[in-house]
Amino acid sequence: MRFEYWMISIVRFLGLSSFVGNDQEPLQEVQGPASLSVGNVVNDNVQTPPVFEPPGAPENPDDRISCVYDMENWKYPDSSEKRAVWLQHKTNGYEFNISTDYEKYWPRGITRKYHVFVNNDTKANWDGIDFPGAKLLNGTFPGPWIQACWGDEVEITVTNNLAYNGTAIHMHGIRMLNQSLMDGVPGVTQCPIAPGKSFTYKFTATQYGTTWYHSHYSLQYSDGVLGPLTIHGPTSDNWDYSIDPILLGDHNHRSAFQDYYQEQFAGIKGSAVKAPPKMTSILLNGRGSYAGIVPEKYNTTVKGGKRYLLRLINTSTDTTFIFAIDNHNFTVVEADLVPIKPYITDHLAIGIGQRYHVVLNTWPDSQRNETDEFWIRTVPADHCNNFRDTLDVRQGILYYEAHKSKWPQTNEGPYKYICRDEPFDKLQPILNWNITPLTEKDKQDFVIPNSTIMLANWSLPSPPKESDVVNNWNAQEHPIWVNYTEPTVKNLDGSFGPNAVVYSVSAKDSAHKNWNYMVIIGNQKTNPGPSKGGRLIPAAHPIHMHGHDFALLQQSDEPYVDQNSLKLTYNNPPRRDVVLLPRNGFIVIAFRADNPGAWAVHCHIAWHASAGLAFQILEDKDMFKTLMESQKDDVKQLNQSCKDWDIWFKNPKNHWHPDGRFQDDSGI
Ligand SMILES: *[C@@H]1O[C@H](CO)[C@@H](O)[C@H](O)[C@H]1NC(C)=O
Ligand SMILES: *[C@@H]1O[C@H](CO)[C@@H](O)[C@H](O)[C@H]1NC(C)=O
Ligand SMILES: *[C@@H]1O[C@H](CO)[C@@H](O)[C@H](O)[C@H]1NC(C)=O
Ligand SMILES: *[C@@H]1O[C@H](CO)[C@@H](O)[C@H](O)[C@H]1NC(C)=O
Ligand SMILES: *[C@@H]1O[C@H](CO)[C@@H](O)[C@H](O)[C@H]1NC(C)=O
Ligand SMILES: *[C@@H]1O[C@H](CO)[C@@H](O)[C@H](O)[C@H]1NC(C)=O
Ligand SMILES: *[C@@H]1O[C@H](CO)[C@@H](O)[C@H](O)[C@H]1NC(C)=O
Ligand SMILES: *[C@@H]1O[C@H](CO)[C@@H](O)[C@H](O)[C@H]1NC(C)=O
Ligand SMILES: *[C@@H]1O[C@H](CO)[C@@H](O)[C@H](O)[C@H]1NC(C)=O
Ligand SMILES: *[C@@H]1O[C@H](CO)[C@@H](O)[C@H](O)[C@H]1NC(C)=O
Ligand SMILES: *[C@@H]1O[C@H](CO)[C@@H](O)[C@H](O)[C@H]1NC(C)=O
Ligand SMILES: *[C@@H]1O[C@H](CO)[C@@H](O)[C@H](O)[C@H]1NC(C)=O
Ligand SMILES: [Cu+2]
Repeated sequence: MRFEYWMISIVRFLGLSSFVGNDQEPLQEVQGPASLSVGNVVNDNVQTPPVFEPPGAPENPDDRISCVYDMENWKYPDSSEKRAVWLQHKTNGYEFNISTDYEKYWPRGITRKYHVFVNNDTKANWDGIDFPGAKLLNGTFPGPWIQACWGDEVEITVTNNLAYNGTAIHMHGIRMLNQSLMDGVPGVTQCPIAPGKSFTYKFTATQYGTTWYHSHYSLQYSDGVLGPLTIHGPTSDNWDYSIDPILLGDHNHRSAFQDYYQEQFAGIKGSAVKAPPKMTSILLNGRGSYAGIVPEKYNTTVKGGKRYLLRLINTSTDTTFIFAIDNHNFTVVEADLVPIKPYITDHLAIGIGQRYHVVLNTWPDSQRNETDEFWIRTVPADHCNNFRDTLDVRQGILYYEAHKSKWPQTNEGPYKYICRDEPFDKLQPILNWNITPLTEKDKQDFVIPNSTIMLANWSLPSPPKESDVVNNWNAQEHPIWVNYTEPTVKNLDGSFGPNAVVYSVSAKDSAHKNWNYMVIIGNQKTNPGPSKGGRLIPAAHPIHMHGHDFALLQQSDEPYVDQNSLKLTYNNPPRRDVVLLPRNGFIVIAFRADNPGAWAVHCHIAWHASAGLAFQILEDKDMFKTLMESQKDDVKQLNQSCKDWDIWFKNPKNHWHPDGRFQDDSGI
């Protein structure tokens, strides 16, 4: 089967007559992978281009793919002792490897096309309790595992089969360089995909690692519209086998759309709702056991004395987890699609939206003390979860082959349940970034001034009922509230209302190398904050930025004092796309304005993003307009999505609501 597939791929490759892919670099032979130019290819059809099954193939043979490169003088080393190398030039020693600057160079892969359907499922049951509110990708939870190889062009067509919701799919953490229109945020980069309609997302896989794709339409991902996405590439440590992605999630037995009113009205004067919504279960790859009623757990079986690559993704709505396997350490090799210098730990804190690749060293058969089964634990971190009941944190099992017992007897390690990110000092990217230090002017000039995060109350926009005052979270004076019929990318010359919360940035002077800086402050009374008022509520917020990896210059548990007391790291700080803002502290972030477009920045707690905790970065508006002029097909698709949405939305039969309101949250 697989062999046949390879043959088909090779034949398809040999039939290629024109080259696609990365031609941003001029033809030159001197610098590393830049030699990967068409001019260097000996096109005699005798040499075989690299075609190989990427290491760490899925358990299910139907999910297996081949990497196919349009690069005839290159080969794949195919060794579990050389995972850092992806492709080697056969003669000149160049490599695509873990130290290749993937922001500039990537191999020339093929185009891969996928199609997924967003469906309603009233029969879902993930933990023993029916969940009639489910919305799924292709009828499964999590959705299908989408895979590609480093350098591929990926096209994902999404068809909306829901009757009463729009949708839009975001590829979390994918840089979308020059591809803002593909970012999948309704009201920002597109109109929602109307029921019955489709939209094709296209991107170049310049990064590699594991991430997830999920709906960005209101609270929809919390109801199930999410799945894993892996781009196969090199790893900073060696390994023998891999385990399919593990999605750690929390779950609520009612649709997030039903429970959202609790977030809105908790603590509002005159409201009977006292507390925000609570989650009911922990799920590992869509499986959980509410109050122990399902006698089955997520489990995976390993061989002794081997190294396994684990791909972990936290897809929670509201929970930061600690992930651990009893009596095992693991080596962390990648965080949020950024390869890092390997470090060893016995437990891993994974915030919502964060992803890690880790290598698990299994015990040799002779050293297991007759124990062949171990609990996999997912422990909600202190103060970073809101569960209704006491939970069993033993939601998974690691079996060694020939295990004898169904349930492990192992004990939990001595780690603490502190809600934090992995330690700042440990997350050292392989590819060094040096950040241009802030000048005095930069310190007065942060992208979002007075950024204290508050819980305030306001009246919902149109059509409001006078009495509807609801909670909102905001990072500045206003909660975000996007307009589905008029996304930011279609309104670049319009005026943005206060609830668009748009901050414009542009490429800075060359001395700054385009770095822009922001401070985001948590619960803190000393900061002047927005003039409008609001309540300071201690809560840790996982802050996610689209279109960029950012550098984390400082992450502090201590209150923010002023611009002059910052202690910033400029030399190779942690780099990622989701960072946990500590509950009473602050973070300082630097990002390079090198990707024109409209990009959302938001808290990844679904309730908070819905309640307004987001803003938009409008990056180099004029360059973005020029870029769109050259993206005629993408603009055509955008316009069509808006026409379709308009038609659907104008028909009141499609979205009847008791209070006449359709959009009751920020929209993202
Ligand atoms: C990656 O490849 C380059 C040559 O293209 C080489 O100089 C470098 O040492 C390699 N790095 C690793 C980690 O293998
Ligand atoms: C989703 O389902 C459709 C129809 O059943 C199928 O054609 C498609 O390949 C599936 N997509 C993925 C990514 O598995
Ligand atoms: C899913 O189906 C149920 C039952 O028909 C319906 O009440 C619900 O509105 C549907 N959801 C969406 C988003 O279309
Ligand atoms: C989405 O669908 C749910 C039903 O599952 C409904 O309650 C909600 O109002 C819809 N919201 C929007 C904004 O489409
Ligand atoms: C992105 O767009 C800019 C501006 O148009 C251009 O200079 C650059 O080469 C583009 N990069 C890629 C990878 O397409
Ligand atoms: C809204 O917030 C203000 C100031 O925090 C408070 O005085 C007022 O009572 C709140 N309104 C409602 C309806 O909760
Ligand atoms: C382990 O997982 C398999 C399916 O992958 C399931 O059939 C089995 O019941 C699970 N074992 C336990 C003890 O939960
Ligand atoms: C996932 O993220 C949430 C929110 O940050 C957190 O409470 C939960 O503990 C995380 N899960 C894991 C396994 O780290
Ligand atoms: C885990 O690593 C620590 C520190 O390197 C070491 O002290 C400990 O013995 C290791 N534990 C296991 C189970 O390998
Ligand atoms: C086996 O027992 C030794 C000594 O008590 C202990 O250090 C080691 O961690 C145990 N190994 C496993 C796999 O539990
Ligand atoms: C959204 O934009 C449309 C088109 O410009 C406009 O008619 C409508 O009033 C806007 N809606 C809101 C809530 O601002
Ligand atoms: C930030 O707060 C200071 C002190 O209250 C105030 O003078 C300034 O106008 C505020 N800036 C913005 C942009 O709100
Ligand atoms: Cu938040």
